[in-house]
Amino acid sequence: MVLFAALPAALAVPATPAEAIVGGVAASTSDHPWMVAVASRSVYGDLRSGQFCGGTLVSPTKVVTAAHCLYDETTGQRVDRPDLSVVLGRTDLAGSAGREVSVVDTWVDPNYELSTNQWDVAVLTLAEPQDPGSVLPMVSQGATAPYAAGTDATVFGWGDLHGNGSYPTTLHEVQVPMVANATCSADYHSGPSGTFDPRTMACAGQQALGGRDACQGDSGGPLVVAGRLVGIVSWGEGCAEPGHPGVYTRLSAMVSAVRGQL
Ligand code: 4AZ
Repeated sequence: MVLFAALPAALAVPATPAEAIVGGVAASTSDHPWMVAVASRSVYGDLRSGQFCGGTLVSPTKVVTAAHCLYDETTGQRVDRPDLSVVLGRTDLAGSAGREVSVVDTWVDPNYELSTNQWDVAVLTLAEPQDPGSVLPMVSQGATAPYAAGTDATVFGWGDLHGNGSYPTTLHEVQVPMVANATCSADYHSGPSGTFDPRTMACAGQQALGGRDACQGDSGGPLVVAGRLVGIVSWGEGCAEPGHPGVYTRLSAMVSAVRGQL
């Protein structure tokens, strides 16, 4: 989620609005210490601390992210990145603030399916415990209220501007209203990107207008309602397009399994 005007000039390449993430603002990990970058310097390079997904600190040693962040979507195979790590307290990934902590274990929901995007949740175990005051509480199992259409949600990430590899180095956030299941089912009814499954997914975005969304590189990051983690950036058709809201993992459907990993 990127505010176009807030980008460094070198990255401010003109883009078609439908492809750009717009409507966001700069955010800081000081205000949101649970916001982490999931990273591998050996695979993704040092420029942005190796970031390739987002994640959320939900206990001193555990980070929730998307299962698909641990897969190669072209081969469908699990990827083992030997230097998988989590970056905490680093708003600007070009800098060296905060800490990089190794991931020593990974858990993927046993129901996760790459082909359907269902049950898109994973838990990373950190090598060293972090400040308990930095964790974000999770939604309750079976909760429905946070997903009611029109509810204000906020999504955070270091993701792509245009879907063409123009990544900012600094964290952004954007407010997106929750979208009704019926609307999202109609928007993603056996389309090219996937089918919306209301049991395991939830949608958010300005459904008719577009203009606010998560995008590539934001995957795995948090969707927050009233100070709780309720969703995980999962998939969508393009970014910020009218009629194609962002699709998130519905954490309330699987949070008991996640808690079992903490
Ligand atoms: C992705 O590929 C992705 N517009 C993330 C979020 C959205 C689309 C794609 C939602 O990581």
